[in-house]
Amino acid sequence: AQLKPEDAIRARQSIMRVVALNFGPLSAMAQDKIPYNKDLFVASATRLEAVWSMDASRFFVKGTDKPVAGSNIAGFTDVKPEIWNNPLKFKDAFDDNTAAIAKLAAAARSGDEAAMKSAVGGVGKACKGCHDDFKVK
Ligand code: ASC
Repeated sequence: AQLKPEDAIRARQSIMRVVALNFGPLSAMAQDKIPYNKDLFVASATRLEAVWSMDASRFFVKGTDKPVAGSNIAGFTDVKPEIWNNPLKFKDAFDDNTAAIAKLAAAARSGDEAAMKSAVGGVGKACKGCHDDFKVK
Protein backbone atom coordinates (compact mmCIF):
# COMPACT_ATOMS: atom_id res chain seq x y z
CA ALA A 1 0.00 0.00 0.00
CA GLN A 2 1.23 3.51 -0.76
CA LEU A 3 2.21 5.68 2.16
CA LYS A 4 -0.12 8.64 2.75
CA PRO A 5 1.62 12.03 2.52
CA GLU A 6 0.94 12.81 6.17
CA ASP A 7 2.41 9.46 7.22
CA ALA A 8 5.58 10.12 5.20
CA ILE A 9 5.91 13.56 6.79
CA ARG A 10 5.31 12.15 10.25
CA ALA A 11 7.84 9.34 9.69
CA ARG A 12 10.67 11.62 8.56
CA GLN A 13 9.98 14.23 11.23
CA SER A 14 10.00 11.52 13.90
CA ILE A 15 13.28 10.01 12.72
CA MET A 16 14.95 13.42 12.39
CA ARG A 17 13.74 14.39 15.86
CA VAL A 18 15.46 11.37 17.38
CA VAL A 19 18.55 12.07 15.23
CA ALA A 20 18.69 15.59 16.70
CA LEU A 21 18.11 14.32 20.25
CA ASN A 22 21.15 12.06 19.96
CA PHE A 23 23.32 14.57 18.13
CA GLY A 24 22.67 17.24 20.78
CA PRO A 25 24.90 15.84 23.55
CA LEU A 26 27.60 14.89 21.03
CA SER A 27 27.71 18.43 19.67
CA ALA A 28 27.70 19.88 23.19
CA MET A 29 30.60 17.64 24.30
CA ALA A 30 32.62 18.34 21.16
CA GLN A 31 32.29 22.07 21.82
CA ASP A 32 32.96 21.71 25.56
CA LYS A 33 29.51 23.09 26.37
CA ILE A 34 28.94 20.11 28.66
CA PRO A 35 31.64 17.94 30.26
CA TYR A 36 32.95 15.07 28.17
CA ASN A 37 31.45 11.80 29.36
CA LYS A 38 32.63 8.72 27.54
CA ASP A 39 29.56 6.60 28.30
CA LEU A 40 27.17 9.33 27.15
CA PHE A 41 29.28 9.90 24.04
CA VAL A 42 29.40 6.22 23.05
CA ALA A 43 25.70 5.69 23.79
CA SER A 44 24.69 8.78 21.79
CA ALA A 45 26.90 7.84 18.82
CA THR A 46 25.57 4.27 18.85
CA ARG A 47 21.97 5.47 18.98
CA LEU A 48 22.61 8.07 16.29
CA GLU A 49 23.97 5.39 13.97
CA ALA A 50 20.97 3.14 14.71
CA VAL A 51 18.33 5.80 14.10
CA TRP A 52 20.11 7.13 11.01
CA SER A 53 19.97 3.59 9.59
CA MET A 54 16.18 3.94 9.54
CA ASP A 55 16.85 6.04 6.42
CA ALA A 56 14.62 9.09 6.63
CA SER A 57 15.40 9.75 2.94
CA ARG A 58 12.76 7.15 2.02
CA PHE A 59 10.08 9.42 3.40
CA PHE A 60 10.93 12.55 1.41
CA VAL A 61 8.44 11.60 -1.27
CA LYS A 62 7.08 13.90 -3.93
CA GLY A 63 4.06 15.93 -2.98
CA THR A 64 4.94 16.30 0.69
CA ASP A 65 6.22 19.88 0.61
CA LYS A 66 2.83 21.41 1.37
CA PRO A 67 0.56 21.29 4.40
CA VAL A 68 -1.67 18.25 4.13
CA ALA A 69 -5.35 19.25 4.17
CA GLY A 70 -7.42 17.33 6.68
CA SER A 71 -4.47 15.71 8.46
CA ASN A 72 -3.81 16.17 12.16
CA ILE A 73 -0.05 16.66 11.79
CA ALA A 74 1.35 20.06 12.65
CA GLY A 75 0.52 21.14 9.12
CA PHE A 76 3.93 22.32 8.04
CA THR A 77 6.97 20.77 6.52
CA ASP A 78 10.38 22.30 5.89
CA VAL A 79 11.41 20.65 2.63
CA LYS A 80 12.46 22.55 -0.45
CA PRO A 81 11.17 21.07 -3.75
CA GLU A 82 14.85 20.97 -4.75
CA ILE A 83 14.76 17.47 -3.21
CA TRP A 84 12.64 16.26 -6.13
CA ASN A 85 14.17 18.52 -8.74
CA ASN A 86 17.62 17.15 -7.99
CA PRO A 87 17.23 13.73 -6.33
CA LEU A 88 20.80 12.62 -7.02
CA LYS A 89 22.16 15.69 -5.28
CA PHE A 90 19.84 14.99 -2.35
CA LYS A 91 20.99 11.37 -2.18
CA ASP A 92 24.63 12.48 -2.22
CA ALA A 93 24.04 14.97 0.57
CA PHE A 94 22.17 12.38 2.62
CA ASP A 95 24.85 9.74 2.03
CA ASP A 96 27.55 12.20 3.11
CA ASN A 97 26.02 12.07 6.57
CA THR A 98 25.76 8.27 6.51
CA ALA A 99 29.54 8.22 5.95
CA ALA A 100 30.20 10.88 8.60
CA ILE A 101 28.09 8.98 11.15
CA ALA A 102 29.87 5.70 10.36
CA LYS A 103 33.17 7.48 11.01
CA LEU A 104 31.83 8.90 14.29
CA ALA A 105 30.60 5.49 15.45
CA ALA A 106 33.97 3.92 14.58
CA ALA A 107 35.77 6.67 16.51
CA ALA A 108 33.46 6.09 19.49
CA ARG A 109 34.32 2.37 19.43
CA SER A 110 38.03 3.25 19.33
CA GLY A 111 37.67 5.31 22.52
CA ASP A 112 40.09 7.98 21.25
CA GLU A 113 38.62 11.17 22.70
CA ALA A 114 40.22 13.57 20.22
CA ALA A 115 39.10 11.47 17.24
CA MET A 116 35.62 11.18 18.71
CA LYS A 117 35.21 14.93 19.15
CA SER A 118 36.65 15.66 15.74
CA ALA A 119 34.25 13.21 14.06
CA VAL A 120 31.29 15.12 15.55
CA GLY A 121 32.37 18.10 13.43
CA GLY A 122 32.13 15.98 10.31
CA VAL A 123 28.57 14.99 11.15
CA GLY A 124 27.57 18.60 11.91
CA LYS A 125 29.02 19.69 8.58
CA ALA A 126 27.10 17.02 6.70
CA CYS A 127 23.85 17.91 8.54
CA LYS A 128 24.30 21.57 7.67
CA GLY A 129 25.32 20.91 4.07
CA CYS A 130 22.10 19.00 3.38
CA HIS A 131 19.93 21.48 5.29
CA ASP A 132 21.41 24.46 3.43
CA ASP A 133 20.33 23.03 0.09
CA PHE A 134 17.16 21.15 0.95
CA LYS A 135 15.60 22.50 4.13
CA VAL A 136 13.59 25.69 4.49
CA LYS A 137 15.18 27.87 7.16
C1 ASC B 1 21.43 19.70 15.31
C2 ASC B 1 20.27 20.04 14.59
C3 ASC B 1 20.63 20.32 13.33
C4 ASC B 1 22.09 20.11 13.18
C5 ASC B 1 22.85 21.22 12.55
C6 ASC B 1 24.30 20.85 12.42
O1 ASC B 1 21.48 19.37 16.47
O2 ASC B 1 19.03 20.09 15.07
O3 ASC B 1 19.85 20.68 12.37
O4 ASC B 1 22.54 19.80 14.50
O5 ASC B 1 22.72 22.37 13.31
O6 ASC B 1 24.99 21.80 11.68
